[in-house]
Amino acid sequence: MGKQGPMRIHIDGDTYFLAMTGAGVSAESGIPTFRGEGGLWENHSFEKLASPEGFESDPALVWRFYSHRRRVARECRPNAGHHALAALERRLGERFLLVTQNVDGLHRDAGSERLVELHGNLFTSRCADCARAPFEDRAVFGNGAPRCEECGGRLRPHIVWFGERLNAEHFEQIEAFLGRARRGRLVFLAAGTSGVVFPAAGLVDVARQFGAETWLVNVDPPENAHRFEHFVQGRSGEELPRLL
Ligand code: BV8
Ligand code: ZN
Repeated sequence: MGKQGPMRIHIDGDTYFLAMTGAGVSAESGIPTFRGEGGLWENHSFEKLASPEGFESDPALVWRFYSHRRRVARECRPNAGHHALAALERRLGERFLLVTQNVDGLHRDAGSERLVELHGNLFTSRCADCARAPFEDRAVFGNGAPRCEECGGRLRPHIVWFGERLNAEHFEQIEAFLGRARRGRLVFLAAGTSGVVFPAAGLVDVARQFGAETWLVNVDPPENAHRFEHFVQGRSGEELPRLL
């Protein structure tokens, strides 16, 4: 891991830029991170609530958890970090891709379009029991769990829970981008992530296999900091506009 990196990343006409964000990027918009507050909600572990087992055993509790997060997230606005990434996308076009672990939708609100929501989206639901397509859903549920209008089955948040596979199409999209990036110079930047959740935390290693110059922006050195050449310690809302 390099020393405090230079304050700007060299980005020019043949730079391909892959960014990955975690909860730290949304923290400055008022969305609590996962491991900051000990990862508990109403004394339930986050990993338990965000799991198929948790949903099986108490769907109403899981829907109360996600309804709480919908209430919090819908009052939040993108911050300068989100906007800096959206601006870079407008500048680089198809030479830019943003992969986020966040489910809060703030990158989309900031105008990001070349975006992969690796862990799903808080404001989308789907049916756990029929092949109905995932649909936008901003509703909150105080008690009880909503049923599917089409089959009467159980609705669930369209989110990747612990122990669930990620969407294979997302990996194909990332691999295709990395393949194209061989034509130029690849930069990989991760911001606001503790680097403990896989496979997202392994993306830096994949990028390095494709020859990426790697950067990490975080308020403190997380677990996988040593995997990055450049580490910029600071808040993403301040550092991203400066770096990009
Ligand atoms: C899979 C959706 C397998 C939910 C999320 C045992 C049993 C089961 C699975 C496992 C197991 N052991 C390991 C695993 C694998 C597991 C995993 O990695 N677990 C971890 C905990 C060890 N992974 C999975 O289960 C994945 N699936 O492996 O499937 C499989 C394979 C084949 C066939 C079948 C199955 C699924 C992972 C996806 C889980 N879903 N989210 C929801 O959100 O409700 S992950 C969840 O954590 C969030 O998405 C979050 O984004 C993500 C990562 O957290 P971070 O974003 O990094 O946030 P965190 O709070 O941790 O860190 C924030 C950082 O920002 C901190 O470092 C902080 O210092 C910094 N920061 C704070 N403020 C700022 C800042 N930095 C800059 N500026 C600031 N202002
Ligand atoms: Zn259904």
